[in-house]
Amino acid sequence: MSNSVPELLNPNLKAMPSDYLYHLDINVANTNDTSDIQQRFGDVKVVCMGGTGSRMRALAVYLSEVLGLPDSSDPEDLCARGHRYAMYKVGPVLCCSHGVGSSTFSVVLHELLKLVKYAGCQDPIFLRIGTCGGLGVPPGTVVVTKDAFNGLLRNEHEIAILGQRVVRPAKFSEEVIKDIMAYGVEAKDSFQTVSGNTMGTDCFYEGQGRTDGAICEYSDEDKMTFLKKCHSLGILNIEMEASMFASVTQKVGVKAGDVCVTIINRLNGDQVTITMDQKHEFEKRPFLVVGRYIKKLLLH
Ligand code: R2B
Repeated sequence: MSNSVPELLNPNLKAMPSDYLYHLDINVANTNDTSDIQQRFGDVKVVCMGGTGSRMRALAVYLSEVLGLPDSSDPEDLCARGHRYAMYKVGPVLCCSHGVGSSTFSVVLHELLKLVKYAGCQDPIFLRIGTCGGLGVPPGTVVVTKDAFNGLLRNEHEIAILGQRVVRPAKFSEEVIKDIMAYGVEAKDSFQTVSGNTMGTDCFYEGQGRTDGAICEYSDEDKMTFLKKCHSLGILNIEMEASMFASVTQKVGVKAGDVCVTIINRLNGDQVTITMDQKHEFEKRPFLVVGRYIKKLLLH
């Protein structure tokens, strides 16, 4: 590891005497002396993010067992007062919720990147642990994202900035993908873990070609043509965050990975039909994969 603190791409930050990470409810009172933030968060090596606060709490409890940390069966939500996101710290790992989709995720991602910068964290790795729709893989399959495509089927992320369309590449760290596949997967697993491309859309219904939203102006045949085209691009899963997540982390040079479990095979339909019990069991699968990877990572 190179041991470097992430360099953010905003010269204005240096001129700000203080910085309130509003959605996390963390106040960096003095940006020239962040020793309090360093004391609280300086040891962070991995930032895990996932949709819901309850899943991130469960992940925190699970990781504390896996990492052999002192009892963390009731971890404290460090962002409770912000009422937006939930964040737990277990040893050198942060587990933080990001909501549904890129817009809620990007808010907390910007603030988490600033947090690790102010805390002086060395080479932190950012991971998304989520659920998704699958393409041609059975429900319950864990997909580790290679390239992130947007809803236009491009391996990039598009964002409107100052009224202009800005397009950025969306690649995850090859090293992180390789290590997750090498250390996170075990032959005895009762489920498959595969590495493939992911499409991150801005809409769960029309953006993902579903025919069961409040609006649908295409045929079932159009939908299948689209999904098959996705599949031909090596896209094995569809969610709502990958392209933004890959592009922001790539832009600031922070290593990141996206590990999601499929809860439906979209080539067979649009409605999620698994039971809630099955869903909860499936949601634990990325925990296993990521838990083993983090354990190995922290040994180095
Ligand atoms: C997967 O699950 C959520 C939508 O139900 C969204 O966050 C995603 O990408």
